[in-house]
Amino acid sequence: MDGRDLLRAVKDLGSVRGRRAWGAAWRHRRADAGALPARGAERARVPGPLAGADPRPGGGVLHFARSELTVQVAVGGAVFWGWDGAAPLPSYGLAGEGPEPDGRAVLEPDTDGGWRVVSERVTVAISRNGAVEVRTPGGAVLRRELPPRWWEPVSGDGPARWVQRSEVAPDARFFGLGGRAAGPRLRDGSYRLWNTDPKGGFGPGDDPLYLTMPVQLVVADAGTHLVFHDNTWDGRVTLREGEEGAGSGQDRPGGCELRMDGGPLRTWVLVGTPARVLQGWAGLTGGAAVPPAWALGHQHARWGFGSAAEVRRVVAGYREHGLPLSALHLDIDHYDGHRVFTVDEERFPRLPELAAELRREGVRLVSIVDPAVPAEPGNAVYESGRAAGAFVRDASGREVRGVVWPGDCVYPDFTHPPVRAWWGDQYGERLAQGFAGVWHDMNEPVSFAPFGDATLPRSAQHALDGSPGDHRAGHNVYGLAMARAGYEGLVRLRPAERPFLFSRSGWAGLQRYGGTWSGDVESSWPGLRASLALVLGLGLCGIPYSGPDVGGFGGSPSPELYLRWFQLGAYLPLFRTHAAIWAGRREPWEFGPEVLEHARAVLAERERLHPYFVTLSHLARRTGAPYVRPVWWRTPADRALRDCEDAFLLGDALLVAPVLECGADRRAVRLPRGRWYDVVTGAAHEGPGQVLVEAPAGRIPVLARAGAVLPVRAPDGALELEVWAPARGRTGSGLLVRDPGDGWQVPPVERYVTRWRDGRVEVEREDGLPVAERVRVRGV
Ligand code: NBV
Repeated sequence: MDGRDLLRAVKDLGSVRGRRAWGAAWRHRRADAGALPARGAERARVPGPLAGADPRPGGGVLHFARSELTVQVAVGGAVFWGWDGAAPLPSYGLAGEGPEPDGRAVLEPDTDGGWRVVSERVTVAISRNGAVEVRTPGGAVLRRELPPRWWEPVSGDGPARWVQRSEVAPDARFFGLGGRAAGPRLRDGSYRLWNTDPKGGFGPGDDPLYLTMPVQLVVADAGTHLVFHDNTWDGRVTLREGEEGAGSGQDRPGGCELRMDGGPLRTWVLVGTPARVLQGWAGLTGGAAVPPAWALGHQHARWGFGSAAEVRRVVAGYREHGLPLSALHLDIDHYDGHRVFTVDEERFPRLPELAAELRREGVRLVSIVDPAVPAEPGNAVYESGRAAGAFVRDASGREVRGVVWPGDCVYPDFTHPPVRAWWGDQYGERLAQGFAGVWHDMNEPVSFAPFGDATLPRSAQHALDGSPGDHRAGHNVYGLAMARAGYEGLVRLRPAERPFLFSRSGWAGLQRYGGTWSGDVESSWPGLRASLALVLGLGLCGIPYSGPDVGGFGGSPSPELYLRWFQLGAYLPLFRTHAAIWAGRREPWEFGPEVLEHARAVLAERERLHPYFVTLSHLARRTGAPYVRPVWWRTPADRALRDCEDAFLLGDALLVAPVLECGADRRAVRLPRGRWYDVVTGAAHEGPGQVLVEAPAGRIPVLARAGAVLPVRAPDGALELEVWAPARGRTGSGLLVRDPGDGWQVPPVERYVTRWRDGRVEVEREDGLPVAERVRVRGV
């Protein structure tokens, strides 16, 4: 406990909720002490020498003196290996049953007494002592995992801890591990795998945050690979970037050490270009839910909209200032006494009428949903959950109590299918109130605690979908399983519409059910930078839909900071202003007439790009490519780009270079190769290289790729194709997926090609059909 925590703990004693939290923290500590005895003596183990190998479909089983390793290449090129008999299933990360083995992959003897599995896209070599190497078909080594080491309790009772060290190329860069404020490039350091509410706002130095996952994307000259250590337990990843010409002129490889407190040692690796790798990852863990098109517009939230009147006032403000608004979010203060699935009828009377009224103006209502249910006799959700046996119990079978906003609470065990079904049914109440989407919060899960970990005790029991265990295994997938419950409930209750759901916590595979957001990012310039890092890193872990609290959560941003945040947010998938109850306002007109005018332009541009965002949302589902991509996406071997963290690609067409520094009115932009047009001035720049771009208050630098064909919404509402002239003699292209409405229809992907003909830039549909849209050529 540091000084700050101690002070908070002492202060907490002064309030009823604080005293309850003290009680809960003591109970949790006692429960763990009784159920999880301290680790006694341990025995270390390594695999030992290789004794033989048996072929199996897609690979084989390798027998070591003290362990066994299963290696399997799947159709599509994903590689799996598992020690001690670990198999791909069961898994919270994988979608469905996982991929089929690739029958063409063969197990054959390697040099030095090892074995290798050779497939079309990748070779996996296993050494005599249990090192596993992933090689490209050309023989370049992308990753070398050294023989693992386990520590097992001598008593035979309890989980085995293990460590896995790996090496990557000296030039490799690490990304991912879920949402990391310090990213997107993960520098030397230690990153914990334990979903955590950082309490009271976070900045770039805070780790871990709400959504961690053992997924790394590693980019090197020799190739890109994604590695997924499929294990939900608490762990720590320690990264060290390599160095070329280190020491006596020799290269030093990059290093990664993974230490886990228990759970299986099993690994998936995907290799290829970034686009291929992310496509493979979506194949493995499931396509991303496509948000309804309205969720790609501007959304506004606040913890502390105190009444229906205030909501009406804010919406009227948007209307009167001529600012588009797509959704308004209601936080916990609209609940009756903070109780989930209730409404404070005094402050929000006849909520369905309010929802319908806003809906007529084109504004949807989105509801926060917290997992903790107040443990109050008579509370309908509590009573029905109790009857269904829905709540997490401790080792002796008693309901585990924690403390959250409504007081003493219990927690549904979302890892139990009947509980998911019961919970999903509760969303019927939200739909009846008129809500169009849900926002899952506090689902790490949080139980307030003045000391210890502010979550459930480690000894709390979970069903874990048929492999019962405790919170050590269940914690990191609690938010993921809650998202599944909510998503499936909404699909059941309102089958004709795609759900809109985003969740603070999650794990590998969250994209199947929805997106996420930054959580309580601090209102500061470093917070602004962290919010971009989060979106980029999450996208590379397969979660394409996310965004920050524009303006930051807890403070009062200066007009300049607010505007820069607003400008960045407009190019991120979830574009939402939000703030804490104690923070300054976030409505664009609260920052003076100048900011208002600039914000108006930002909102107009977001509206104009809406068809492009819709296209990107459908492409994300089908291809695994996030909307927001690092600038090295297409050219990962460009090292200068690999180290560029302050700009990003939005789809294939746009390069966005937000202003992240106080007082800046211009900035350097590093360009990938090819021609790039400044979308405001039309000036053409040739990449690769760096250019200086003007960025006065009203401007966020955005560049368009020459040859891009971009679907946009014209001022009259019609769909228009914006074409950025290819360089002379070159061609270009772009994709369009039209909004199919709120249902499940899968619209076709239309491809448009552009080229110079007779001194003019022309556009054709690749399928030969006539181009029905207006075309606007720019950059000539
Ligand atoms: O529900 C209140 C807040 C919410 O506004 C925020 O977005 C979440 O990240 N919530 C956290 C709980 C309170 C945190 C202090």
